[in-house]
Amino acid sequence: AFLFYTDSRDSSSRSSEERIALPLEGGRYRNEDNVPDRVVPFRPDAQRAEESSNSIAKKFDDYSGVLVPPNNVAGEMGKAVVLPTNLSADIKKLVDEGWMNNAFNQYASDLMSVHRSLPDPRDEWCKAEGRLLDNSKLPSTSVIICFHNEAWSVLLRTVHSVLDRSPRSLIHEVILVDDFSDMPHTKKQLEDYWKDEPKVKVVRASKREGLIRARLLGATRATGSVLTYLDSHCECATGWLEPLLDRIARDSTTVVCPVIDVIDDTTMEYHYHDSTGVNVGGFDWNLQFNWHAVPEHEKKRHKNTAEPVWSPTMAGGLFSIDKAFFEKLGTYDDGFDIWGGENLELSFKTWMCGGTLEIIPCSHVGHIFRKRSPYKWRKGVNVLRRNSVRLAEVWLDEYAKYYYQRIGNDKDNYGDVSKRKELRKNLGCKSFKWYLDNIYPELFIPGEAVASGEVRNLGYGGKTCLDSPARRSDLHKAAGLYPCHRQGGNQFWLYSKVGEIRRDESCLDYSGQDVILYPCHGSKGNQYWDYDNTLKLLRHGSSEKCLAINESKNKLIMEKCNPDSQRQQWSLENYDKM
Ligand code: LR7
Ligand code: MN
Repeated sequence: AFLFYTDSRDSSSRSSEERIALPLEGGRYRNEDNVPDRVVPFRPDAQRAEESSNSIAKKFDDYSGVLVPPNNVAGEMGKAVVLPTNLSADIKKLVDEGWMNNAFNQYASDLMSVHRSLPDPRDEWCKAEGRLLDNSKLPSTSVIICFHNEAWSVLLRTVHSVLDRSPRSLIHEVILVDDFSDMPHTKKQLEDYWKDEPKVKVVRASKREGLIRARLLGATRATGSVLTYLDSHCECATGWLEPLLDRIARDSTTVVCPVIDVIDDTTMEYHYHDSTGVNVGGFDWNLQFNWHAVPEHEKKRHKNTAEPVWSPTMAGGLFSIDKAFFEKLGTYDDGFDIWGGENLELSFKTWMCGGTLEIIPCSHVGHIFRKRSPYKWRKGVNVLRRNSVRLAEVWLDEYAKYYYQRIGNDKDNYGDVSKRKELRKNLGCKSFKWYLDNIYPELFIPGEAVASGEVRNLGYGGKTCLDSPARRSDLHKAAGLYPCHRQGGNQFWLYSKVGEIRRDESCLDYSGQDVILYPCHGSKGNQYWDYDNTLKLLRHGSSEKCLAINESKNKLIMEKCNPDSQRQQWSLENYDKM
C-alpha cells in the first residue's frame, strides 16, 4: 500500500539534500544532527498526476523564462505548477533558494494565489441531505497552526484555506503560534497582514519550543471548545470542517482526523484520495508511524467507504479534539522535544483511556510532504529516540521491550516520566495489551517469534550480519550485509513461527534473483526459510537452496545446500529462547 517519492525530481535542492540525515532503522541516524526521516505519504494514484500535467507550463513558456511572483494564475483547481526548463539564471537562483530554505518548491507556491481554488474531493455520500448535524448544533473551533520559519505564501494559503472554506460561525479563532522563527516575514509583516481579520491571532514563543510545546502554548491561549491542529503548509478543501465537528458534537471523546491529501512538494499539485483509497494509521516496533489499508474487521463495520473509520493511530499534524477531553487526557507529554512521538502518545491514550480515534473520509486537507527537515535540530541529542523512550516507558507496559530491542537496549537519558505514569493511573486507562488485542490486532508481536536479534553468518570468522537497506524506500532492493554492530536497528530481525525472516511488515524474499525485502504475504513460498539449528543452514522453501554470503562478504547469494560450507552457516540470536 505504500508508494515512495523518488529523490530524482528535486535536483534543484541537491546541494541541501546532501546535508540530510540517512536514518538507520532503530532510531539511530547517520549524521550528528539526528534528523529523522520524513513521514512518507500514502500516494494517491499516479494517473491523476498525468491528467493535470502541463497546462501551466505551456502558459509559462510564453514568459520566456521570467516569472515574477505573485503571479496568481498558477495552480488553480489544485493543478501543477511546472516551471519551464529555460529559466534565466536569476530565476533559477530564486528557485534554488526556495528549495534550500523550505525543502519544497517555494517559488512555485509564490506563483499561486493564496486563495487558489481546489477540486472538491468529497464522495457523493458525504453531500447527502441530513448526513451531518445542522451547523447551529456544531461547536466552533480554535484552529491552531504552529510554524517555525514557514514560507510566506504557504503560511498565508493555509490560513486563507481555513477562512475561505469554513462556515465563519464555526471558526472561533485561528491561532498562529510562531515557534521562534527568524525569517523577516514572520515578524511585523505577519501581524500587519492580519490586522483587519479579528479571528486571526499571532502568538509568539519566546524561545524555540519545538512543535509539541508550541502546540501546548496554542492550546493554553485557545478559548474555543474544540481544538483543531494543522501544520503550517496545508490547504483545507471544501467541506473539510463540518464532518470533523459533527463527530465531536455527537461524542466529545471522539478524536478525528481528516484524510490527508498530498500537495506535491515540487509542483504544488493537489492530489486527493477518494474514499476507496482511505488509509488508517498504524506503527511499527521502531515506534514509527505508518499507513495501511483499512483492515477487513473494520470494513465489515461499514456500509459505505465514506463513513468514519476507526484508526489505531494518527499521523499527528491534522486533527480535531474536544478541548476538555484533550485536557483530561493530559494533553501532550511536555517532556517531548521538537517533533515526534506525540502522535502515538495521543493515539494510544485516546483509545486506552476511553476515547475513539477516527479518520473522516468526508474531510480532506492537503499537506506538503517533504523529504527532509528544513529547520535546525538540537545537536547531540537523539530527540526522536528520547521522545519514543518516554512514550514506551509510560504506555507500552510489557511491550516496551520490543522497542528497546530495536534500539540495542540503549535508552539513554530520557528524563523523568513519573508524572506521566501517575496521569495514566489516575485516568484508569486500559492496558497496552487491550489496545493491541482490540484496536490493532493486525500488528505482528515480536514475542511470537522463534528468534530475535541479529542473523550472523559464521563464515570468515563470523563477523558479518544480515543488514537491511537503510531507507524504507529501498524496499524491494537487495537485502544487505554489513559488519555486525550489536546495536539492533538495521540488523534486528525476527524469525517467525511460520519461517519468515522479518522486520515489521517486510520479509526476506527470494524469487530466483536477488534476495530482497518484500512486504510479508504470510503464504510461505518465496518467504519461507527453514532454519536447521544443528547444521546452521537456512534452507529456502520454494527453491530448496541455502542462504549464503559470497566470498567478498558483500552480497547474499543462494547456493545448493552444503552443510560443510561455512558461508552457508548462520546463527540466529535468541533462537528458541523467546
Ligand atoms: O521546532 C519546530 N517547531 C514547529 O512549530 C518544528 C516544526 N514546527 C512546525 C512546522 O512548521 C510544521 O507546521 O510543526 C509542524 C510539523 O513539522 P513538519 O511539517 O516539519 O513535519 P511533518 O510534516 O513531517 O510532521 C508530521 O509529524 C510530526 C511528528 O511529530 C507532527 O506530528 C506533525 O504534525 C506531522 N504532520 C502531519 O501529520 C501531517 C501529515 C504528515 C503525515 C503522515
Ligand atoms: Mn508538515
